[in-house]
Amino acid sequence: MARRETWHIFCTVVDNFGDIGVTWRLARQLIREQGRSVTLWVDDLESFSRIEPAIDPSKTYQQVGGANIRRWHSAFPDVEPADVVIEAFACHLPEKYVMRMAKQTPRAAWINLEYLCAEKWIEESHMLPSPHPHLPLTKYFFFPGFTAKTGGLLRERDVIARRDALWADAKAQRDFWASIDVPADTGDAVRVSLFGYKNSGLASLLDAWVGGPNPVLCLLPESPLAQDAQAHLGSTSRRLERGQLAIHILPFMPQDDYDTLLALCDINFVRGEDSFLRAQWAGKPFIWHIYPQADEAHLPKLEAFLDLYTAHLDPASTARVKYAWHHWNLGQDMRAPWRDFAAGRGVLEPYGADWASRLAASPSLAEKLADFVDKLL
Ligand code: TRH
Repeated sequence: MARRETWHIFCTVVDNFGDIGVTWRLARQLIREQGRSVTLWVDDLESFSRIEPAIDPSKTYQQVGGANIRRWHSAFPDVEPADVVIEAFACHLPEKYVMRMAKQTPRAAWINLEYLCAEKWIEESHMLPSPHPHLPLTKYFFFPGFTAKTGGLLRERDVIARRDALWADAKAQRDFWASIDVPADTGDAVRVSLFGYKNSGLASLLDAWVGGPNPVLCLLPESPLAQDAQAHLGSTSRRLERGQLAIHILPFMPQDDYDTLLALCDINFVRGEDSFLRAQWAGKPFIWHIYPQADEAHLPKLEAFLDLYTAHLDPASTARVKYAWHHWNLGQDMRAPWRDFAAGRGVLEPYGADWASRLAASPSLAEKLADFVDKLL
């Protein structure tokens, strides 16, 4: 029987949806799969409600999906610290809270949950202690990652089984497409989901689709990228058809529905951290737009992942993947890379499913965190 110690997860929404996307998944997995009691402190309930419609942004406190959700605002209440305190992505805990942690016995297990990264150095830093400069407290770094010496990946226990069940269930697929008002059957059109940051390669990608040899159905979540697509195609309509391309601009959807979309598309463009990982569980060929950082710090991270991801792939397919990913991340002309990538689907599809199964054979982030904390407490 799992212990019911209390967990507080702190999340500041820096920009976009990745911070809340990751912490919300983690909270749910800790509750459902590890039997933990979790409170999620979030400073931006508006963003949260976009990925989880059950959230009421006007409430200071609410319970959703078994989690206590509390608005984290500057006047932080005088609450008792939890047994386990997770500071997501180095967000700073309220001073008042840290002072109380220092007086608490036994001391809380204090974790700084880092961003997902495929670089080798994280293996050395994973679980390293960082003593507080003045207070009798120690914080531990926890690095999610792809290898055994890291903190593992955010994954529901049954993620592969649920995806396979969806692939085998024609009615569930039809119901999903109907729920987002997209035709279930569009002949031999390649279904592509396109979630990404603004990208100077977009126009060439759209041109490749418009003038390509095969029909493409592009499912494009509402975003600045969608506005750029409309501008390039000269229309503000949410349904666009040009040559071989049909675009449906989708309203931002609940996180679980977005996961379904990824599983049911043929090729997924994703970004950041959470959709990047979900594309891997979806098991389909994908193109990742990594979150751009100052001084190009993101580029070695992109290479590190590419090396891992293509380690078991044949050289021609590896070249295809790198060609498309590099051009997309550098905002370069996507016409030839797209043609090449799409032509490789026959290999990339089964490879994507194998990759997902290989990753799913390792313990998840929630499992590894729970184990680590159990040893600390
Ligand atoms: O939104 P992002 O760009 O988030 C980024 C990254 O996490 C980045 O590493 C971080 O530094 C930065 O935020 C602050 O991309 P990401 O990580 O894919 O998060 C998007 C979330 O939105 C993900 O949980 C999936 C979810 N989503 C929906 O719920 N519905 C949708 O319709 C779409 C398109 C996405």
